[in-house]
Amino acid sequence: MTDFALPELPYAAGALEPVISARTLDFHWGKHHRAYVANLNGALKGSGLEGETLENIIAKSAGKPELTAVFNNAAQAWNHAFFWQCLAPNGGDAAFEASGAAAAEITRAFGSLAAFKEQFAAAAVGQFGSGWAWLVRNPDGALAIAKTANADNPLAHGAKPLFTLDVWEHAYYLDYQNRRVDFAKAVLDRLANWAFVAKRLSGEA
Ligand code: MN3
Repeated sequence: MTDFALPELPYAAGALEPVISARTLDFHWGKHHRAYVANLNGALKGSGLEGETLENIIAKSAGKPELTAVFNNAAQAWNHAFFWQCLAPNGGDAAFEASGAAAAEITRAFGSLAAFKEQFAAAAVGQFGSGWAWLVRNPDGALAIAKTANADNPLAHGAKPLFTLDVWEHAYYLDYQNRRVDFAKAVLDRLANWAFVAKRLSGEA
């Protein structure tokens, strides 16, 4: 069986400055994400889930106490790989209209980009402790904002993740200290990868 590998970042470590520093990205991707992948490979041995896709491992380990370590590390490996794709050096407001279908769906679901950002930032700030804020498509087709604790992921609840923000302190503490709301707003304003959200909506990604 081939171990999971740490995916490369889709941009240089300094490409998201000044919103996310190269130092933060070096630690976040190079230490935290790397550790989740390594720990997943260790936890999978003897679990019965060796050789499965990451998505299947998340689905099959969710809610199983004996597979908690597998679930936590698989979900964190998936969440981080997804998070990197949700960011882009020239994203945010400047890229919203050009995303076409994503802009239309966000506007239809939330009223405006400003209203979406306000609700999403509120979810990011309202997640008590470590976790993630999400834009998801629910099984009924509706777009919704969600938050999950620790490693948890909408895939384990039947929803399709479209966009996420990591709100663990390791995601922002070096750059923003305790100011999670400033981190959330800066990412939404300047880094949100709306072209990627459009691909998630269309099924292309
Ligand atoms: Mn993280």
